Amino acid sequence: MTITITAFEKSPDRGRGQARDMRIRWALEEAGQPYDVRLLSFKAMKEPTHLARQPFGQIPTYEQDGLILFETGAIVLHIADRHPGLLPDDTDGRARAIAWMFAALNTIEPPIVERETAGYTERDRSWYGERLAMVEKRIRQRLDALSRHLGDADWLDGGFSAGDLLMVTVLRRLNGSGLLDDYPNLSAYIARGEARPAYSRAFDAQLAVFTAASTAG
Ligand code: GTB
Repeated sequence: MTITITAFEKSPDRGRGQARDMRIRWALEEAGQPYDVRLLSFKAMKEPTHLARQPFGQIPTYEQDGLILFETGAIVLHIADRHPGLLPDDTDGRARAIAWMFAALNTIEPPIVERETAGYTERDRSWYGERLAMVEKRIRQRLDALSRHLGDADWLDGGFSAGDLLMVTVLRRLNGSGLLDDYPNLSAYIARGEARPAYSRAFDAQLAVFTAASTAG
């Protein structure tokens, strides 16, 4: 049966591909799997029908043949497990690629999200500047280490993998922050990910949703 994912009816990022359904769309495009999208309003995301799929009332989710999954990392791993192209065939290489998936979500993304959240919720506080500097220092520490590891390689561990897919989408959250300016190899790494045809198809699909919602009013 066709895969169905959920996404924002009207993404607050205005189609910049920052919402997490982009990760699932990209993984499905890399795997060559067609999919349907169920678009949800913020209200619908908190209603029982969606809470039964995603206990926290968030997007994205994934459904196929009675299996319902939430959490982007788990969904990307599920797709990568079932289709070639996102994880190496050898056991050790596969384990290392999965380690990079966790590193993207557990080590690199948290301070990036903290910076965004502080921007939304604490910008008017007297101590905001100090807090921002502290969080940005933590982000730079992570970027220093990641940049050192990547060096002049194309991908994090051999060929492109689900680890790179998640890492690129996480790093893209820093677009416009200036924080990537000191890391030309990370900027080139993001550009390499974005140059993949599967990425373009995924990006265009999520942008089309936003454009349609905007023209509909
Ligand atoms: N850990 C979960 C996962 O990985 O699946 C986190 C899912 C999540 O944060 N979903 C967000 C959501 O549903 C959308 S992606 N939020 C609504 C809610 O919690 O009520 C996060 C996101 C949203 C918007 C932007 N943006 O506008 O730039 C970027 C990222």
